[in-house]
Amino acid sequence: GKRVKGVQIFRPFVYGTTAKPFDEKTNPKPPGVPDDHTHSWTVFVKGIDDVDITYWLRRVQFKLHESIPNHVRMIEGEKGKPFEVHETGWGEFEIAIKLYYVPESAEKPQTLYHHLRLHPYGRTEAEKETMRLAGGEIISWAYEEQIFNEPYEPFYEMLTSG
Ligand code: SLL
Repeated sequence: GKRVKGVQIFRPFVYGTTAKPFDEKTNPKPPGVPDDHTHSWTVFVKGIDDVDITYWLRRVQFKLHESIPNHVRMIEGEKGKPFEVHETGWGEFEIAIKLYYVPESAEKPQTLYHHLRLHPYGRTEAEKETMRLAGGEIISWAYEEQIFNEPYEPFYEMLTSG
């Protein structure tokens, strides 16, 4: 196949974690969750404003801490849905997020690293507040741009049609 010379395509996306402490009123602990678990949390990769990204991203592997049962999770893309894993736990750790692109791209998988945040951090209360959503959720989100450099022609069509 031929590449489209001199062309770079940028596709924005967001990845990160959202965590919430268990609380009888606002986030009750579901039955079966171990006593020492303090938070529910989600790690995700998705489009900005939930726009679909499965036309370029095929699947995502999340490698969680080894203390978590089944700690390597492969999530297949479903049109319009985020790639995400929901879990509960007590500790923070680094998550390896491996992106697998659609085969037409001929791109090798790429790994991102993200720290699961359960507790807000910062030098001041105001800094910590910036990590808290109104519902008491602790967010740690990163905005990224995927660059496709001189994509193959059929993939270029997929990126730019629609
Ligand atoms: C720490 N280095 O010591 C980190 C490790 C591990 C967190 C944190 C267990 C969840 C489960 C869990 O939350 N592990 O048992 O399913 O803080």
